[in-house]
Amino acid sequence: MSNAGVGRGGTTPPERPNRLTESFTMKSAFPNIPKIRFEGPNSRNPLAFKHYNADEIVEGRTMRDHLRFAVVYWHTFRGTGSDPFGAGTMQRPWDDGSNSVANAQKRVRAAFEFIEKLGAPYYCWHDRDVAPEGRTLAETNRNFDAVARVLREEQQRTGIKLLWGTANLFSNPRFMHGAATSCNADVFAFAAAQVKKAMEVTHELGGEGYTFWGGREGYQTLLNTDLQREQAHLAAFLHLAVDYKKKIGFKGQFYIEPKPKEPTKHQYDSDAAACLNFLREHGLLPHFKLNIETNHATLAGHTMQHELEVAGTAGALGSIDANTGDELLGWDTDQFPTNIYLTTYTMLSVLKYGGFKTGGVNFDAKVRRESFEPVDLFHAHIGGMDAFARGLKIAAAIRKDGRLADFVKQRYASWDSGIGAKIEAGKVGFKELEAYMLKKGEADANASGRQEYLENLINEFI
Ligand code: XUL
Ligand code: CO
Repeated sequence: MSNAGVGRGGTTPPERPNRLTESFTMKSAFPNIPKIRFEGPNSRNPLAFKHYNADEIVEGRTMRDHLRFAVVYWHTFRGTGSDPFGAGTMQRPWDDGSNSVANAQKRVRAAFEFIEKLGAPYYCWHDRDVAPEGRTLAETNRNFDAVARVLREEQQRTGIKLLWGTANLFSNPRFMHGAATSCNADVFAFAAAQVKKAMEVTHELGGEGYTFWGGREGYQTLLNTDLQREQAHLAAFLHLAVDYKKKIGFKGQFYIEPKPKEPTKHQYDSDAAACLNFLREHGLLPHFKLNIETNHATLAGHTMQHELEVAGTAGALGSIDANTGDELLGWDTDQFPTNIYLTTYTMLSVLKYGGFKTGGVNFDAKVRRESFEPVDLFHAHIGGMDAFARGLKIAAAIRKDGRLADFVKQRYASWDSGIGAKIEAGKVGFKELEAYMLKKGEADANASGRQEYLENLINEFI
C-alpha cells in the first residue's frame, strides 16, 4: 500500500503520503514500484538507472562484479527517522512496529522485495537488526534462528547474497562501557557469545565476510580508563574470533571498520592507520582487512581517498561503507553518496588496488528524516548506485587515458636510476650520500607538482 508517487515516466506528481496508522494488508510491500532498470543517461524516470548498467563491461569486468552493491538492513529496514529532538517519521506499511519474531520475519520479505527490485546483489546486517532480543541469551538466539530461516529462504528465492554480517555490541545498555573493552568481564563474555552466534549465522547464510566495528570500544574519559588493559582485551577478543572462525570452517573475510568517535569520545579503531598499527602490534594483520566508510574518514579529519590509500598500500583494502557526511555538520550523518568527485576518487583507489575481492560497495546510509515515504528508499539507492557507476566509468577512463599515472611515474623518475635507485636498493648509507652530494654541490632542480593541471585533467573526465 505504498504510494510510490512517481510514475514510470516521472511525470506523475507525488501523491499524498499514507497515514502512519494505515495497516499493511497487501502482499507486496512496494506494489507501485517496478523492477528498476537501466534506461541510460537521457532517461528522466526517477525509478530508472541512468548509469548503472549491471552487465556493462568496464576494464574487463561487469559493473555488477566491480561494484558488488549491498543494502544495509539497519538503516533501510530498521531506521525510524527519530533523532534526539523528535520521534520517528518513517512510513513502513509492512512493519507493525512490534518487537515480535513474526514482524521480523515479515520484514525480511519486504526487505528482499526491495533489494530484488533494486537489483543489488548483496545485503548486510547486524544480528539485532534482523531479530529481536529476548529475555535471555538463549531466547535471543532462538529468535535469531527463526528469522535466519526466512533470510535463507529469501536468499535462495532471489539469489541475493550476504556481503557480511556483524554483531550489534553497542545498543543494549549492558554495553555502556564497551563490549570487548568493557571494565566488566561478564560483558566481554556476553559479547563473545553474541559474536560466536553472529559468526555462525553468517556462515550458515554463506556470508562472504564478517565485520567488527568498535561501537563503544573506546572511552569517554581517560580518568577512569586503563587504556593498556582495554586494548589488550580487544586484541584477545579478536584472536578468539579468529580461532573460532577456523573451528567452524568459516572462510569469509574479517574486516575492521575504522571510526574515530561517536558514540564514544575516542574509539580505538579511530582510522585506517590506527587499525593497521593495532592489528600489526597484536599479530592480527594476516586475518583482517579494512572496511573503509566515507563519513568515518571525514570524522577522523581525513578524506575517503586518504583512508583508501592507507589501507590499499598496506594490502588491507577490503570493502567500503559508502555514504557521505555534511561539510557543515560534525557528526555521522550517513547520507547517500551523490558526489561524482567522491565516487571517482574512491573508484580510482579501488581499481588501483585490484578491485574488490570479497568486499563491495555497501550503502551504510540513511534517507533523511523528512524523506519518509518508501519510494524515497529507492531514490536514495538508485542515486548512490548511479553515482558509483559514474565514478567507476570515469575512473576507468582516467586510467585508460594514462596521463595521470604517467605524471605520477614521471614525478618519481629520479628514483628509477642513479642515486635514487641505489637508495631504494639499500646500497648506500649516509657516508656515500654525503660523498655524492659533496661532489655534486647542489641537488638537481625541482619540478612543479602541477596540482592545478591535474585537477583540470580530472575535470576533463567528469
Ligand atoms: C556505525 C557504522 C556501523 C557499522 C557496522 O557508524 O558504520 O553501522 O558499519 O556495525
Ligand atoms: Co559502517
